[in-house]
Amino acid sequence: MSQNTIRLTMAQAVAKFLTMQKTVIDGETVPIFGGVFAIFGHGNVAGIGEALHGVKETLPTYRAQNEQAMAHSAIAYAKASFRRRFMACTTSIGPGALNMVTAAALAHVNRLPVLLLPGDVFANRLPDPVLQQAEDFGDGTVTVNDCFKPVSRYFDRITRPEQIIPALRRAMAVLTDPAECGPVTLSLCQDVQAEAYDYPESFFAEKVWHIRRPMPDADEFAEAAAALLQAKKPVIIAGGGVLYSEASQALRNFAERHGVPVMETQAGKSSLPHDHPLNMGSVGVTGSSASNALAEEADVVLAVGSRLQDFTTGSWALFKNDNLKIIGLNTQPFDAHKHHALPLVADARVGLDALNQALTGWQAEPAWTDKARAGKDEWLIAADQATASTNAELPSDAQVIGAVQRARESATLVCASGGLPGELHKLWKAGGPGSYHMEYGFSTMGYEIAGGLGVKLARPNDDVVVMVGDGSYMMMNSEIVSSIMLGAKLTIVLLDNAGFGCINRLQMATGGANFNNLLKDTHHVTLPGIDFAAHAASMGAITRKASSIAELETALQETESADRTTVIVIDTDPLITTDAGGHWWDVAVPEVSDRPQVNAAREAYVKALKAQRAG
Ligand SMILES: Cc1ncc(C[n+]2csc(CCOP(=O)(O)OP(=O)(O)O)c2C)c(N)n1
Ligand SMILES: [Mg+2]
Repeated sequence: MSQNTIRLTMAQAVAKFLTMQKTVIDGETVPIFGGVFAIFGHGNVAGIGEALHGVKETLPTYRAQNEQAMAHSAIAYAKASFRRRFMACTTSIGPGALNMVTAAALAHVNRLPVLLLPGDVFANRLPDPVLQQAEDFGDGTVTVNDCFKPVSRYFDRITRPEQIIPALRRAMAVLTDPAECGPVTLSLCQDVQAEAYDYPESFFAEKVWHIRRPMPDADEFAEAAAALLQAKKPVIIAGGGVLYSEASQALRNFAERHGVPVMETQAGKSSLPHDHPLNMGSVGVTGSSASNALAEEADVVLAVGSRLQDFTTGSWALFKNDNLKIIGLNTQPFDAHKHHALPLVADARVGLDALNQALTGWQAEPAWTDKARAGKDEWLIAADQATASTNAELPSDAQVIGAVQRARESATLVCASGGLPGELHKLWKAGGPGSYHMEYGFSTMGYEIAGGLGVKLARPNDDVVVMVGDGSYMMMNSEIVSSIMLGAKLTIVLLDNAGFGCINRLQMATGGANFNNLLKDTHHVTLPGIDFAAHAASMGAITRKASSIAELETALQETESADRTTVIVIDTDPLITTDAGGHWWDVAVPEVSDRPQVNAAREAYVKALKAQRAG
């Protein structure tokens, strides 16, 4: 068979192929890759770098400051696009490549698509060892990029130019698969990037992808429907899958028609607007009192698109009904089966619509729905108290959240780690789907600002507000520069409590001494007194230092129309968190200790473990 071919380097073939992958958004055919983040070095500048230059009009390349951060941005872009579009990231070999490993794990945990293209050593091995090559004494095939294997859904090392043909096709199949989707790593040997091959023209044909919506299996569906028909006290846990499936309306229809209260995970928050009467708010360790009271009693939990991680299930001590049944509505069987659930492997929207139809006439007990509404009213009073304005010299995180919420009501909120996620999960009043963007699968310090940049690139019309602690800011702030370079304006609210506040509180709660978390409790000669505003200003940001909640609100209002990224710093109290709501979380306390505080915490821990469901 004779095929028309085109002679390209492997790197040129990668670039050309990426430009031809499309999808349909709101009826319009658009490139499925929103762009490429790149930091060049040896191992990608001559090959992929030159190839990307050739396609820069159709596939934009963005220069980031840090490889981990740029992968965070790319992953946030996919999350904010509900996994409909995504980005690629290319690095040099060695440290550049490995800087992306943590981000790969983040995408893996959160089930988010990203195409990672780290450079790799010479396939021909003639110049070995090249700069940045780690040599394995016993295995010639190992390179540092093997570290990507456990945190990639699909990993391949390209050692011949034609291997890219099946590899890229497989990559696309994984990136667009709602069940398998996650990071794909194609490790591109440096010499092979530059090698030419006669690629079939058909490889570069335009391909329009759509995300499939798997239908439920008849038997699984019948079992799930039967369980719900028996249910008197059902609840729905809405996970990230609701958003990725764009199933908010289907969820709402189901909940309203059958009177089923909905509670949201960190990834699922904003599935329903905060003021929907059946939205009980957050669930689990950082749950509202309304959600957790219902979860304790629930006889059927319909978990939609949730990984059921420990923060959601209160380390499996939240659900207390002896006859509890869980239905796992999920595209991924791995998740659908968790904790003895009745699996319902299907797309969230399709599954909810089908259940809604099949359950015509079925309702939760009216007293149950009434209890939900009353619990929500009570919770809202507690939440409003926590977020009310204050004159306190050092406000709490909750009070700062209140100020941000009042000043920027329709913001898209981005956060990931520290004490803020718990407080935001409880207290942030989310609007439309995706207006709450929390990376809490991996809760990676340093995600926030880089993530905010990815969100802004995906949703340029959103008012993107990043909330970040001082510790997380110190770990990774470099993408402030990228946001300014790209004209992707962020409002960053930096809460400075002079240390790792949440870990200090966890330390105290487990009987630990105040040690090595707050800066004052660390080994030091001098305490730094970091001027965060000056630091951010040095990167080109507009900056403000707010010395009160009132000043913060004013600063937020004044900078809403600013032309570039703004950083507003406020000092906060490291000790206060919102008491209302919440649930036990399993953090193992030492069994043997000389310190009485640890012994007391251990005793309480052993008691708490009794509530944990096993298996
Ligand atoms: C990369 C990474 N390292 C360590 C942790 C563990 N950790 C979680 S929160 C936290 C402290 C965060 O400090 P800060 O950003 O100031 O927030 P605060 O706790 O003060 O609210 C640490 C060390 C993490 N989540 N991610
Ligand atoms: Mg802090």
